[in-house]
Amino acid sequence: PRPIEELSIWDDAKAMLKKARAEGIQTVHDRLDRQTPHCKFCELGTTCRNCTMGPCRVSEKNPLGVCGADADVIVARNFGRFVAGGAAGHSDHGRDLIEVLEAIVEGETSDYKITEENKLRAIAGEVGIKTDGRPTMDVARDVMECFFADFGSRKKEVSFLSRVPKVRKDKWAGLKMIPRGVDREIAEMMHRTHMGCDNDAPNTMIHAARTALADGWGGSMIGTELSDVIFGVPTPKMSTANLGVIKADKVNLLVHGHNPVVSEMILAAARDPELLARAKELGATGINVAGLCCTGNELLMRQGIPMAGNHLMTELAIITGAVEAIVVDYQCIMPSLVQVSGCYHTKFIDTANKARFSGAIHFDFQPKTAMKQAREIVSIAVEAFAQRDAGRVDIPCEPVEIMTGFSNEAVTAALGGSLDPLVQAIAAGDIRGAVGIVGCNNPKIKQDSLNVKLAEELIKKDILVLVTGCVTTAAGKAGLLVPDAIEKAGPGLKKVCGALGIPPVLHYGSCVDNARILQLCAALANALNVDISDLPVGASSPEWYSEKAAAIGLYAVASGIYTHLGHPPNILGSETVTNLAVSGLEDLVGATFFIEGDMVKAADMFDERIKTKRKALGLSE
Ligand code: NFS
Ligand code: SF4
Repeated sequence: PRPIEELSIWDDAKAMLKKARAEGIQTVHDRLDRQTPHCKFCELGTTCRNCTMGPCRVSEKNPLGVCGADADVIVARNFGRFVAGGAAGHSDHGRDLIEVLEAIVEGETSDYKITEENKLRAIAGEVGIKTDGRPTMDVARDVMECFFADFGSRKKEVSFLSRVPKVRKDKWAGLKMIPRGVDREIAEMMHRTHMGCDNDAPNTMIHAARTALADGWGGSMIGTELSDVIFGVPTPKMSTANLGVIKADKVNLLVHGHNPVVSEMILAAARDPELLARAKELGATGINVAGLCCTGNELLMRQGIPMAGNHLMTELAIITGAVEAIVVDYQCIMPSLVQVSGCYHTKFIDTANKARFSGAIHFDFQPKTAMKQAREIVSIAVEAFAQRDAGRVDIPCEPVEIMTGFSNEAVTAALGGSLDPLVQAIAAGDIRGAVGIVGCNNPKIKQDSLNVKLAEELIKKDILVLVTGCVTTAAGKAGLLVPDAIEKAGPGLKKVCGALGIPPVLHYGSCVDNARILQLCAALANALNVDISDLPVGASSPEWYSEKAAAIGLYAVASGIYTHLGHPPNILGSETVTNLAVSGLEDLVGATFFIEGDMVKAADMFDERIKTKRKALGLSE
């Protein structure tokens, strides 16, 4: 096995990895070792299993599959399906929020409600729904119908394209890249990649981009906006992060997955006085809810709930021995968590019919019965406290402080009601540009080494950093999400953030919340009357692993945002596809991917790009 020192930059992770080895518990790192080396064909993207004339592997020696498909076609098809998987994940999550809105509108639930009437009305206005003098529920019903229809086949474009600068939409229209309907683009991608359909790699790649755009400006954006309407628009607040948020004297309940529909209800139930009394009866001082991954980000942004860790901390959190229950919805939940939970008293509880785990306690979580079910779940956690083995508890550190809650609404409010001060700070060169660092951990990379390094390098250059998803916890643990972090920033960024009392790295939410960053870019472009690709901005996912991260990267590029990946997707087996990704897209959509494993170099690449964009806008470098 690789030495623990090489697996993570964090002391809490390393302490738990040692404990895992001592207790004979397998982790993701052990399994990676056993899977290495990986299949070379799969790494290059040159395997195809799309029919039973195959499976086929193509190479120089054997350049065509049984049907005659070459490496370009096979790589493009595989990448297209990969992106469709990611877009489906985000968008199906978005759909679940529409279904909760439906339950509210139909009077089927009183556990969820419309918390932000103003935001609901604002969104309605943006998608062309009349709001003047109409009761909120009528407006909500129309919004619900409109968003359901965004998933279908009858629209020419998804509704939130109303936010996109016209020049950008014209560009998409010329390329046949306008996302029409979320489910439609995903289904069409599956169709195109069936044997004997789209056998022109660039054409498949264009549709991959359209599918990704349907995610970013469709499914994800709907998910974010309706989550705000139902659970509240995030506002800046302080919280804490790392495994130290798990408390030895409390019932610890971790929420993991993505959708706030479950985790918000668990949090509410955990405040039930009866359950609290029972916890005390069993010797606990309280019930502590903490987050993992993106549903953790959702609760952190809106409720200030502490963050136990990101992707590679999920197994390790249980290994503290102090977790009574881990409650999951869907996505990024390693099935190994069931086995790790089984090594302790930890109850593993799944809540979605579309994401069941063998060996889990299952709840079919529904809006109608949400609170009742959430109480039952919390009760299971409370009762498990009695089975905790105090001798196996090790909480390796004290939590660090973080600042969270930067929605666009909150940022605009902090700036005095408009984005103008931000535009001025960019024009003056105090903030030279902005980069969103997003995405995951990947056990092939020393945990968070790249996520943190890139953020540090960028803020030194007066480039504002926005973080979402699993990069949040990385930045937080590194001390970058507090106002004092301006000491690590360049002079301009230090001045602006210092005056506002905000960190130079802003927590912008979960991965679906990358839609907030898209919206911000569109608003800035509209304010300057330019295209998004003219802005001094970028995006990066240094340690990505998932299909969803690929979809995000592609919608960023297709939206005109220069995007960095720390390692390539499995496309290198096709020169055509690779060249398109890292250069050819520039002519088409005004941005490309770039792949770079060295974060000093990556930061320099962003610096160069930002200089060029600033110059073209007539600004100082
Ligand atoms: Ni994003 Fe969130 Fe994390 Fe990666 Fe997974 S939790 S949706 S995919 S691993 S950032
Ligand atoms: Fe092989 Fe073509 Fe079938 Fe793919 S679609 S498995 S390349 S025969």
